[in-house]
Amino acid sequence: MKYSRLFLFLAWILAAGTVDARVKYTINEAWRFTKGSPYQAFLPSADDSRWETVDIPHTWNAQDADDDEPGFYRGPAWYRKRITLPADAASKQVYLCFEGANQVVRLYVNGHFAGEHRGGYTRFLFDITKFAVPGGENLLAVEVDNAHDPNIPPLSADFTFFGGIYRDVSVLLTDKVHIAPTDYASSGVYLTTPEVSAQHASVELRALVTNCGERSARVRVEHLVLSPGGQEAARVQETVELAPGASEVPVRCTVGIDSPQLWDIDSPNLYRVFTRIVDEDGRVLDEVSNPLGLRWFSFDPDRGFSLNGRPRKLAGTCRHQDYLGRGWALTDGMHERDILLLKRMGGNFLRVSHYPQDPVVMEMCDRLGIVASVEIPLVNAITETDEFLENSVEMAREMIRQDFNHPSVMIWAYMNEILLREPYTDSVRRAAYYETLERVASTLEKTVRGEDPARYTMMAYHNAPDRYAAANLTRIPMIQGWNLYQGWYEPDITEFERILDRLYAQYPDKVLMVTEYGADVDQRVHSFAPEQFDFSQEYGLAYHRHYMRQMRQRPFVAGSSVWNLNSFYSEPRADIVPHVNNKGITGLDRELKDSYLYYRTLLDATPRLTIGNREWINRGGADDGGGRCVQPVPVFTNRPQVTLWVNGRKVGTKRPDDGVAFFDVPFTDGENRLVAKAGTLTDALTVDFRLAQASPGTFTELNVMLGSPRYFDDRTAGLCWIPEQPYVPGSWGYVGGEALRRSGTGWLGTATDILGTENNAVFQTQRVGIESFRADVPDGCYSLYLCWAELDAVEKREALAYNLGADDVQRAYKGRRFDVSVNGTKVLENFSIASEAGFARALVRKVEVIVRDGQGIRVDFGRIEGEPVLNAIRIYRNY
Ligand code: GCB
Ligand code: CA
Repeated sequence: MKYSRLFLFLAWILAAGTVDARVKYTINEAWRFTKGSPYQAFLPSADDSRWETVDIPHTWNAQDADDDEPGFYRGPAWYRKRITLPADAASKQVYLCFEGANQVVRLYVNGHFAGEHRGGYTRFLFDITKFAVPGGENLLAVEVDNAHDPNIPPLSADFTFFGGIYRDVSVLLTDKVHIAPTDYASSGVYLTTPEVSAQHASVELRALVTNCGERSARVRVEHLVLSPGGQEAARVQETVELAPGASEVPVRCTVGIDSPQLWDIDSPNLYRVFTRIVDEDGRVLDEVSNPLGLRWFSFDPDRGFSLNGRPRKLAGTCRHQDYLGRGWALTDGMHERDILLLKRMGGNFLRVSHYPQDPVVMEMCDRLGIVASVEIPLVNAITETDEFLENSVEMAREMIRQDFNHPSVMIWAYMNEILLREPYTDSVRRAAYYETLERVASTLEKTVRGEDPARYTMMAYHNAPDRYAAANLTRIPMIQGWNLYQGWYEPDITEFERILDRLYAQYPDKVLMVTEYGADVDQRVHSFAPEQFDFSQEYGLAYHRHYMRQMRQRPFVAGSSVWNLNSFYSEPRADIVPHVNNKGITGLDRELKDSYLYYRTLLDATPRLTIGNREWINRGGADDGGGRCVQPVPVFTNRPQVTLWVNGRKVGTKRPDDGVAFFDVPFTDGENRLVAKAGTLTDALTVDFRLAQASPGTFTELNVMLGSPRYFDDRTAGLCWIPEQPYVPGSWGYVGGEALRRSGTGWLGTATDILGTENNAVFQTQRVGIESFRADVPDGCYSLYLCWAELDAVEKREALAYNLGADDVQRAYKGRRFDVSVNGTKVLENFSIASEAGFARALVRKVEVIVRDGQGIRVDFGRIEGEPVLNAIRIYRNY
């Protein structure tokens, strides 16, 4: 038996001698590109010589969605490229394949319209055979439009809709008789596993076959299943008669596999199915390959998820397809790296949100053992038209057929926080809207279950359970996903566990997942008095620890996905890094934040020891009077105990609490070498510490943010900004005033973007009503940098949910005027920040001061109108 299988397998390989299968290659380089609608750009004769030259993946919004001007270009643009097709294309079928372009694409080949595709996140292709010139040059002209279209989801969302051909473009050449690539750009082969157990698996294979030739063809459709180790596991074939022009003819086969090697999180065993079309002479006309994972899984409302009969708590992240400076134009390798980051963190779940992503993302989930949920981008609201619904249904079909064979995919989802933006306040109109919404949701639910009865369906709701119940949306999907932000957008973090318990009680028959939770973190911001909305690493860490602790105590929480694996672009956001949603546990550049280090310690079984605050190597703080500054440093480890040393002196030994131990480290001025040891593991970190000295001694600099308990790592200059403190003689600090707090929420400072700086944190807080700032520095020559931004607007912005909509222009408050004197000399008279710089623009006045006779530095603020303010001060000793 074994022998004959091997023989058959060899026969398969040998047959490759006469393989004339498909050829597919990318054509990404050197496209001509322009925005707008040049006259007759679809014609080969059109002049594109003055257009830009770009490479795909490409977006035209990488810069304008990240600048100080509100908005970004949303409209038509054109790409053109001349390609030469091989001479034997004459006997082939020629397709042009797109992995994704945002959002409407119209393709012209040699001046002929070849097709249109709507929707920015799924794959599509066009049959260009009848326009193509084999052996010659062909002009491809692609119009891409990312204008708002009320009939194409998403309508609005908390992410930037980057326009362009941002994923690969390829040419596909096949024989006239081939496996159909045209069924929603799927592979043309659908694998299902109606029965899987440890003993046996049965696999149904359905291939769609097309004959574009002029003669009928009698062919064999053969499937060879290779085991994870590369041996033949099964083989089956079926003969089919294809009339000329027959398209997508289904051919069904079944195979059985005994003692299957199961696909699991820790052992993602992948079989491969090679599907061939062989003609009567034994010539291989076409071949495609698909992944096959043999596994069974279920979700239970009380006990959560189980895979291959074993309960597994799902924990992972959501992911957006962004990278620093590139928008969505990522290379394959950049997508792959993200999924590796998730795996290395010990994540076993990926919510591919809010839209289907690059094919390599799904391949990585298959290969690494990550359970995935994929969704279509119906976000915030719908349009009540048939066309909107039809486009949504089409997207659902594309998503499912394209990602159908990935064993990692176990959930299909189709709506995210769809009631976040209710368009109507009038109750009658709203009731009608709810009705349409329910119809859209049930149609999508039915579509998904019809397409794929073997997987679960899910919808993600925001923290308004009553609204979703009123709209009848809570009963529709099989899994309820809740996006919860208590302790971030909402004040009380402990409300999180109460909501979980209420939802469990209210929906005992529904599976519950926490599909989002997160806190914005600017990796440059630290605080030892962390608080909600301060963007500090420390608050982010505390938030994630709280959520994880609560979810782990509740078996009914089937799984969770952090919002988000990576920070991502959201153009209208202001916040601490403008145009960016900073909830990534890694940055836009994939720098690991402390929260990521925490998850990695908690979730991944690999023995680990990592000193936290890793990137904060330009660190600083106030002298405690004894030439030291004691600050907590988190050390992450899954070992039972850990010891830390600084500069060779032992700081202490601790037992970590869910993966983290905090050490009070006495930092001294200059280099501090931290060494941690846990069992055989060691980690070390060198920190350059700037001690802000109280005693004059060797004073060189002092960088203080007013109205702020935060520290800020200014990476543009390698400076460390430290929190304010009240003045006491012999030291430095403010006199009088109050820290600015936001009306309503009481949050620190403002989240308005500060123009003219990359260091928002320095300018977003201030001391209102400050009388003086004093520093008892030694005699010498100093530069004083007084830093301001006017944070008060004449017309206050409406506080919007989720902090979006910073698009209304504000006028600065001009009724604030004050005098500034330094050591008794008036340096700024009747000073108005707003008159100088307008609203929320960084303004720095550098003043030279000579300090003599031990007088130190004293800056006085003389009130004229409104309250004097100061946002930050830097005192630097020149000599
Ligand atoms: C949500 C949304 C997501 C946002 C996130 C946030 O609930 O689903 O798209 O980005 O909140 O950060 O506000
Ligand atoms: Ca802009």
